[in-house]
Amino acid sequence: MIFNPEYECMETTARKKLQLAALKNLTETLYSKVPFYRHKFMESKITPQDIHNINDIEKLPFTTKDDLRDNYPHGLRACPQDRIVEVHMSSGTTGKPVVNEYTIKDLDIWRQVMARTLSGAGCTRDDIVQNCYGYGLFTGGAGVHYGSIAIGAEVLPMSSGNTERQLMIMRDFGSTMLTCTPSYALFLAEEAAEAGINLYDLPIKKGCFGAEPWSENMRTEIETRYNMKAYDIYGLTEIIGPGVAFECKAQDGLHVNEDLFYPEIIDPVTGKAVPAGEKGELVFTTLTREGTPLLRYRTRDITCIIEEPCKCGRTTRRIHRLFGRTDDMLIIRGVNIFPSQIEQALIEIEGTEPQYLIIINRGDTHLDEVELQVEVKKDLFSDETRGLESLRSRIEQTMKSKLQIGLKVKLVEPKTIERSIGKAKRVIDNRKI
Ligand code: DLL
Repeated sequence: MIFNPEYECMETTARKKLQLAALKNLTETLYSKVPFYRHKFMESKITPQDIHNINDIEKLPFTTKDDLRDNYPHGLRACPQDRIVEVHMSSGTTGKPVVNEYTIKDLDIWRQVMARTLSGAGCTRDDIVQNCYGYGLFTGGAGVHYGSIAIGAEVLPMSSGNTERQLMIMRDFGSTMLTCTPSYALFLAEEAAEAGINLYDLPIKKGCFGAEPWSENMRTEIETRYNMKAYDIYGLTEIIGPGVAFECKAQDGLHVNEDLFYPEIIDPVTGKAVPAGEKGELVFTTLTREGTPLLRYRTRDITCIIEEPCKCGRTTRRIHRLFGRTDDMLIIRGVNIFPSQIEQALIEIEGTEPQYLIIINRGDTHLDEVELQVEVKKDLFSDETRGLESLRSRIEQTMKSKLQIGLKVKLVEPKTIERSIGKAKRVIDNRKI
């Protein structure tokens, strides 16, 4: 099911023409309406008139996450406040949140790309979509919600959590499609087995999963446990939320909605385009956004572009399932966390050494479990266990409030954590993803 054949199956030269016109328009808007961009253009000695073909995009300046944070909350808005109708923010917990402000037209775009995304997985108006992505500032809940309605499907706005109720509704309402993070899908399956529910007896036969790294093995696991087809969907708050790229029935790369979000792959060190088909950092330009349009936004996600045509008939280029990120950001249960945040929090706690190790496992429940090993000061270790126990719970509480996720703290004796002479290895990620 192709939601919008006119755009999704457009002939490549026609699409390039469209992209060029939109890019020209965008640069003019950014130049005249957003001082931050005007300044950047002037620094690079470039004006909107220098754009003659789509490859000229490479002359334009990048936008980074830091630029977004420095301009928090409204510095990158390209239209008057009274045209903004909705706001979302990133789940990240480092510093200021990343803000995306949407006009009515932006919501139309979002609805459109999410309808394409869900249709890619076979969603039609006959479907009942159990949407377990979080509702609120996170984009997952709202994105799937809008897309389902645009298709005419029935959406169950469950949000995340409350597993028992999720399973009850799944059974009683006969949900046919599941949308959530892949780890939550597996957790739900596990709980269903526990509760004696046979998922093969239920009509749930497809799902769109994303927002965190996952693997082909995990896909097989989900598909087997539910007897369903599991599709990878990709997106990020800065660009629109989910709806940037999605898998079709071929499950062979994610189609980029490139009439709206222009992709590039660059070498993260030099900033130059990599040769076609090679891996690098994914960069997006929001060609037609109005609220907070972005020029050449560096996602820090690593992938490559697949140029070969897809057998589904769509002509949009695809990206490979993500290979990783250029930074060390960890995504734990959907929350973005940097090891440096943990370090920062530890430094403030009396009695600990600045030596720690983060061990991440995907436990029996398929949810990420984090153990934080922390070295304690020598004198404390020889103290009675009560002191140690109170320190341990103090660290756990601090981490919970700073990171918004719970982790298990294990206090270890001084000098037990392996030291290294180059970069310290702070993270052991056993999730095999
Ligand atoms: O996670 C948007 C989203 C919601 C995507 C629901 C898919 C489904 P953020 O919280 O801003 O937005 O996180 C964006 O998550 O840069 C990737 O590193 C990672 N990510 C998103 N989708 C995938 C995926 C949403 N399919 C960051 N595979 C991105 C791997 C993903 N990583």
